[in-house]
Amino acid sequence: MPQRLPAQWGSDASTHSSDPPRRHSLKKVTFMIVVHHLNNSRSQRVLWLLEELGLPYEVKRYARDSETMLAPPELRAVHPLGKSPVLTDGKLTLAESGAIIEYLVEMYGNAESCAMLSPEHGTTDYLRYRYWLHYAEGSLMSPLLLKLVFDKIETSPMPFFVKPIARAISGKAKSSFITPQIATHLDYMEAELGKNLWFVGENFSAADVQLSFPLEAAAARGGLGASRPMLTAFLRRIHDRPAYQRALERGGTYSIMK
Ligand SMILES: N[C@@H](CCC(=O)N[C@@H](CS)C(=O)NCC(=O)O)C(=O)O
Repeated sequence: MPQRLPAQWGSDASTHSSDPPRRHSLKKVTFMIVVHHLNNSRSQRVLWLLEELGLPYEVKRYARDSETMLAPPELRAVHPLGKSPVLTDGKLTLAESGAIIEYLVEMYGNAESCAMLSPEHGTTDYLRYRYWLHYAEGSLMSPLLLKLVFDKIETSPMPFFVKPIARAISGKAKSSFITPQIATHLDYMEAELGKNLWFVGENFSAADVQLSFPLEAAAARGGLGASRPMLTAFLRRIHDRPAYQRALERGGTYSIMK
């Protein structure tokens, strides 16, 4: 049986006292969800999920440093790592997009007027759902992040005599490890999407939301390639969703899509 959230997480006792564990009626929610949103970042998918769930929320915007692309120091006041997304819901402060997505779906996902965005607990579909939620950040993002770092090394200013060495090291890292790793992941996902319309099955789920960012990053950092029509169609399908469009309006420019 799912567990009730611990009180120290900031749940208002009067709000949660007689509810069934973990799933809460939207009617009883009295506090406002705030998304600490960094431009062109993973927090875009949290906005999208909130739109899919039809929940009210506020967006507190933070701008990346135009040179370093890092988040501004103000974000550390919300969470010590200073990364986005961070979500606050009453006294609860939650980081990590996967944890935020799980929290929102578990807390509000079956409330009246909200969509159900995860399979039933205890089913094989639920295991599959949880697998994809973890896979996005735990496996898929790593080689994509490495590509971003090594691409940056190649284009960063440096003394002319260092440049050929830096380029050679970067080129070797990319050709021997990063590029094949990315291809392996994308081929795997392409094959999985060949089995069902969405990653978990025939129903859209929050796992599709979580997988959107790495796939958008992959498309932006080298393309999905002509041999991956399923992934290309997946991106087209999610970008066409009205909730996705509304989230773009709330979040502002999101250039990782390009
Ligand atoms: N695994 C974390 C990663 C968080 C993360 O690295 N966020 C990036 C935005 S996509 C960030 O805040 N970057 C700015 C910085 O590191 O200063 C998650 O999924 O939430």
